[in-house]
Amino acid sequence: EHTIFLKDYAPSPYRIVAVDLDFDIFDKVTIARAQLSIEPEAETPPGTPLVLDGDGLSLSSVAIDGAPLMQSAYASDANSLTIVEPPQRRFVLETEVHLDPAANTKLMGLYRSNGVWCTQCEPEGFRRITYYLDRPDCLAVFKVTLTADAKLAPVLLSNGNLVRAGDAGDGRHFAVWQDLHPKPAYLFAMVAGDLGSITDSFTTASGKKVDLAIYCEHGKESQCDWAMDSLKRSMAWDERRFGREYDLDIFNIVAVSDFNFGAMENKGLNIFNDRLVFAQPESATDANYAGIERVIAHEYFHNWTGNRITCRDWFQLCLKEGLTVYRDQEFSSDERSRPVQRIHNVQGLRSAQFPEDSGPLAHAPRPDHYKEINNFYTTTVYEKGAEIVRMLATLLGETAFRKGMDFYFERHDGEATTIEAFLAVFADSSGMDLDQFKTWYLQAGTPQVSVRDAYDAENQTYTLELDQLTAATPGQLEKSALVIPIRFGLIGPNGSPMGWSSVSGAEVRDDMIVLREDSAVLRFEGVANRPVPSLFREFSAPVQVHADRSQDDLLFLAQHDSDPFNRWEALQDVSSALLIDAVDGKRWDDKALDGLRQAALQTLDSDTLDDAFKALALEIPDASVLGQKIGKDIDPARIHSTRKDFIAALFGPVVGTLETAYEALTSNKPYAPDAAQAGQRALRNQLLKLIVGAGGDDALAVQQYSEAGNMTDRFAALTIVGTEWTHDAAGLLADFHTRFATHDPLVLDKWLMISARADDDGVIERMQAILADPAFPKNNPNRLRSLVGSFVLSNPVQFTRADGAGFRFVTGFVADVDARNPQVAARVLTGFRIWPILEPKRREAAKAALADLQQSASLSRNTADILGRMLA
Ligand code: BAL
Ligand code: ZN
Repeated sequence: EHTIFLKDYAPSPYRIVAVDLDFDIFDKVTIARAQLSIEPEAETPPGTPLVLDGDGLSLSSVAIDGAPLMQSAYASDANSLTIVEPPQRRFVLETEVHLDPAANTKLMGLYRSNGVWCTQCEPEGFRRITYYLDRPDCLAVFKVTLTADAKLAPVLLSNGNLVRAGDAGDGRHFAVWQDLHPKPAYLFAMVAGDLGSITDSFTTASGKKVDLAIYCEHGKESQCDWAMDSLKRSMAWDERRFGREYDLDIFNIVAVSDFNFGAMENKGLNIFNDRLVFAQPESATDANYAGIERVIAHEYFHNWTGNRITCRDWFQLCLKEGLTVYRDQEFSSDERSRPVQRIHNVQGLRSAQFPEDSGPLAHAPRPDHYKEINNFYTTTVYEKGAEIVRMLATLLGETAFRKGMDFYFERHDGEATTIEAFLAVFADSSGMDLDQFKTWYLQAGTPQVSVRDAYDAENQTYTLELDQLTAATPGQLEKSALVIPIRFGLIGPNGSPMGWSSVSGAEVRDDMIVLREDSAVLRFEGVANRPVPSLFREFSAPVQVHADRSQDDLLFLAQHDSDPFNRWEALQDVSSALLIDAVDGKRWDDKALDGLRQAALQTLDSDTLDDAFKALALEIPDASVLGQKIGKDIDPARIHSTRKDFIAALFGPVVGTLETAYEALTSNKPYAPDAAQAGQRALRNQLLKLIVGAGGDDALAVQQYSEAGNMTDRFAALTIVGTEWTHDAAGLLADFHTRFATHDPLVLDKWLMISARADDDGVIERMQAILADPAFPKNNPNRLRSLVGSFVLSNPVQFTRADGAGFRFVTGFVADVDARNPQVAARVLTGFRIWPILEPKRREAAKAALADLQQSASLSRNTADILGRMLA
């Protein structure tokens, strides 16, 4: 197997200066002609062959400067085109290939979705369209001509600005698009089809009017308004917060049904998975609305962090992704509640990134080798990448961070660059040494930070002992100490902040400890009383903290900490500790439960906390987070049932109070997706979950399902009934399918998700029946992921069944889908990453299923890579 190493990076000996693409689109075939203006780099020795990438292409002609090439002057196969001895000056290489977009089930390159021609090129899809230097450091200006039947494809779009359009005879028409911003091929896009649209405009801070449009299938136009609103707010926010204006006259978004990613930031022509565009109250939940807002922002923000400044090579992927996730998180925080956003982000990190980082697929945010780059669009690259940028901002402070960002845009605009260059702008602009900080990008694994403290009343001295340790990860046995920013405070007995006269033992700046060594002992002098420490405020570093704190101290923090994140965290820690003990056979005592219950009710009662926060505070840590904390020999079924018992014991005695609160939150206001209303619904639905969990009776959920005036409330009720697989579940799911899901694929996804999440033993058989139905759209990534992806990630009890049926169901699915769409197959397979921490019987069953899959013939490189690492 071919492995690509960062250390082998070398610039291309040739550069492509300009690209002229011509697509002649017919129902059965698309003819792609490319004219590439190429020149050798100054230092390229004469006679150096030019090797262009291809993937599954069939070449019909090749010429240089208009003259067809002799057979001996080039060599071509499906995966490359070599010009043996190119001219040592600028020349135009002309190629023609014939494409069959309808047969392209991989959804990389040019393909058809619902009849619409569209593209996905990141990371290596462009080579499936034409022979090219398909690498992100090859930047060129593009001119694109599209010609197609005017009825079949009245809409013809590509990157940049429209320069010409008109009649092409024979009922055909054409459009010419020009993008003068040099870009790598992965940002190329084209769309041709019969689409509806909504339009709007945005005037930039410097007064330039930008035409905005969102294209979608006919009839869905009214579902695009929220996305448009989100786009305009994103454009305004990037001006305000980062001083970044949009740079073209047009910004287009197209929603397509079949899409591997969530969305794609092609220059001036973002292509979206339609699930991240369409929203109306009857079919989208508050979470869908928030997701659309976030991803619209994310792709828009890429225009600067990704497109204007791109990656030198794919090892640098987190340069654009980590930074852009950080930016979209900040946007959501500014648009909504900052603490609530932070908690959501950390929940996501813990339930997805932490397991990745401690399992067989662990890799550095900037890896140094890969076999298949598609497998590195991971939560580590994205979400841990964002945490690293956040730590940088924390260490530098807001002003210095912004100054560094300004400098980054100034220094690297128009370039394809690296993590080193990114860090250098901050080092240069702030004077801070970031050499050690860089380790965050190079090292895999979640650091474990242990905390011990002691108070010496006599000397009024408080000591805080901190240790960091990162466990070995695959291929990376030795770890070095990281720079860990710990935002903190000491809280006195009356709940107010405490000061100190001096501190030694580590760098302390205002409210931040900077841990740089493996361990540190901090001595705070002049501390009048025993403080309760609040550490890692706002989750200031992506680490796992081990602190043996008493329940009293945690409940004290839950009530008094000025940092909302840590108030939430304290309650989670109390629950986690009781739950983990209980899983271990040490059942909670009543006193402990009373204390937690009181704190929960106090939170619910608070006049100052907002509803969205309360909803989160009442959350009981989820089974996968608990499993991760336990860390070895876990039995997900036992964790699941312990958690259920815990919820019943905790909230059983106060169901009446929860019901009263639930009723009080009932509202007749017309649906709006804003944060306040969404928060109220989140709290009410959280209460419903606890009421049903505590009392076992699902009548209230069934009632809410029937009476709901929006999808958020209906789906919440269905989720409760469906995942607990109560006696009403089958009937409700059938009703949902008939009434809501049949005519709306995005609602069908919701039905599939719940169908996959039931914790009863019949779930696998029901899923098999769904997949076997000839009407099931078996090539659509959203449908496949909604069913099997949800099963793998959200149904730990059935996925990890001791008899291995869950594992075999998934490996069987992977083998089947792999032949059509390797990216979907490989992604689903990553759900196995928890297998090494399962108890022995389940572990063996998982391993056997994986080993069987490895025996199957002809797995894709994507799936073979994941499998190889999983079993290494
Ligand atoms: N660049 C791939 C999709 C995204 O991260 O925006
Ligand atoms: Zn991105």
